[in-house]
Amino acid sequence: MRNAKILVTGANGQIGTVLTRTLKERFGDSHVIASDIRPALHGDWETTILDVTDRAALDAIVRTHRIGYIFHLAALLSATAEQNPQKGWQINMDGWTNVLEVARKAGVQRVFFPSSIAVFGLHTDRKLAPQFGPLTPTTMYGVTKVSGELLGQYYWNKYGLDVRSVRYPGIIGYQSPPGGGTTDYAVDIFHKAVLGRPYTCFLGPDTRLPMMYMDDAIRATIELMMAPPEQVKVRIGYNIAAMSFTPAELADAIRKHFPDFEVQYAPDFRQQIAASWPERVDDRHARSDWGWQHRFDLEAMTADMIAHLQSDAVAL
Ligand code: AKB
Repeated sequence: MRNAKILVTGANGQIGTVLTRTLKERFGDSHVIASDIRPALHGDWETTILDVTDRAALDAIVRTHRIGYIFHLAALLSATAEQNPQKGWQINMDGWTNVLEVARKAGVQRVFFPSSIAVFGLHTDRKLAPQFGPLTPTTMYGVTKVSGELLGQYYWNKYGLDVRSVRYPGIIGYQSPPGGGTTDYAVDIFHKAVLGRPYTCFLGPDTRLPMMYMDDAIRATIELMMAPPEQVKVRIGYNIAAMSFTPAELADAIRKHFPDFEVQYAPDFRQQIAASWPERVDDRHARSDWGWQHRFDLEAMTADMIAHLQSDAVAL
């Protein structure tokens, strides 16, 4: 990725913020173009304002900067897309179609698509979702992620465009707030715990979902994009796993640091979304193809989150 510039779309979102910072540190500030529909809240870079549904604007940025690599993170997440499914389809699918077409025509070298555990549905083995198996999501977000994976694979087969993808679990990080996801509770809960306040969780206590610490998610993304092409044998989204827990288990892990922490449960519409997703995913293909390995489990993630949120609070 040193030989051509990198474009990140959705650079000011939850994952985009941390990915952009990491790429800029690694490859140089001017080497990475941070684009988003709105200016940065948590990043310290100049944002190139871009609506990914505007193909001409995307094309102009890619050609002006001679972009070689695109990390396409701009998307609506599961809860937001479910509240406005037509908009979810438009942003997630029109945006992705534009990225693929612009990349193909402009000769972009590699493109990253952020898929999700939301590709799975009620016909999947919820105890351990396989890499290859039925993809029958019930949410609009999941529909766009399955369609996006297949479209990326099509561009690879038909045009040789080097599209790579992972299926992110819920991502937990202290660096940026999540927005509009079903797994957001696992970030929100830490902010309340550190402030010494109780938390009301919008999922039930026993809702088990796959999760990952932000540091691992960023490393997976960059490692996949840097892997030699022959190691990338799966051209739909790779399952990647790190840990799996319920809200009650996360609350217990936090109570090891804050014994008086209180959590109440008031499941809302997001409970039904979570119930359609698997509890764990089988990521053996990512591990054997390009060497994926997670570093953070529940205890390590909890300790690191709390340490960072506490030191940020002191710094404020
Ligand atoms: C969401 O909850 O929508 C996302 C995801 C699992 O893709 N965090």
